[in-house]
Amino acid sequence: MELWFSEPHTPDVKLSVRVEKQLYSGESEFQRIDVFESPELGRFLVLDGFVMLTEKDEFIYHEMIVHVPMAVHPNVHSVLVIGAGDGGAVRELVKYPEIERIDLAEIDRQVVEVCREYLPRVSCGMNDERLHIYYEDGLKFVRRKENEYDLIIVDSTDPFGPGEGLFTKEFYGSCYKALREDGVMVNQHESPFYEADAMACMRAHRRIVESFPISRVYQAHIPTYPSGHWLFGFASKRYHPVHDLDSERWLARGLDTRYYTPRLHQGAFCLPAYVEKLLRKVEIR
Ligand code: AG3
Repeated sequence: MELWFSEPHTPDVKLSVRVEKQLYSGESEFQRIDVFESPELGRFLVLDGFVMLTEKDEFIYHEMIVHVPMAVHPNVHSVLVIGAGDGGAVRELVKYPEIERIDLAEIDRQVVEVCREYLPRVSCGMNDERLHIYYEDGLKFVRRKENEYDLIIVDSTDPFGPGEGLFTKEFYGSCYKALREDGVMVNQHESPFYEADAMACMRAHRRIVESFPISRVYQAHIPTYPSGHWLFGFASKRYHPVHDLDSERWLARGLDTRYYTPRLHQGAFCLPAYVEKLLRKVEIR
């Protein structure tokens, strides 16, 4: 008997993955959590039916959400990560010795526990002593903070269900306030390709542009996400994501990455014409 997992990417397109076995299935207070083992993609985590990561391609997402801001901001000491209970972003952050403190606000304790048990290659940084985990809604957590972080990473789910609040104007305003005067916020920005995702992308972009003086979008190829073409947002109070990139400083660290390079960093901000057009529509105020 063959077992297949499918995620609909639109009402008329889906991604199907052959599964060897289901390692975990549970219902938390917030969402349904599943972990599967597959021959092609390794283990993968699914929340409410949506693929959050696979062992095969998670390096792309996590390297791009962490190393892009880290190669721009010259002195990151204090970081807030919102969502990301799987630990992938934390694994990349702990490679930087100058980071003194990482606060992680994850609404769902069960996601952290399941990933610790079934996805050790992703969650392996979660025991770092600089990490402080807060099991609460990121929106509420960041509301209380002021002038505290150099970098905020918003590693949310899609803009519905438990992640919805992390795409609001109020949330981006709170992030602005929680950042120091040269702080940077990076977020997962959805895909520009299918219409419903493109709408979500534009909505988020408009709100970020309204909240930060510098707001740029960059891209990566993530094969298991809808359309495989994914965007990230770089919002900042002072640093420009390309002009303030310090390639030499980053390369001198000797970090071992499989996707990110400072050369790719520059190219990632060069977007296809149709994406530029989508974004421009909401940039004009
Ligand atoms: N967060 C973004 C996942 C979005 C995927 N969407 C989808 N499959 N429809 C990923 C969390 C990884 N730390």
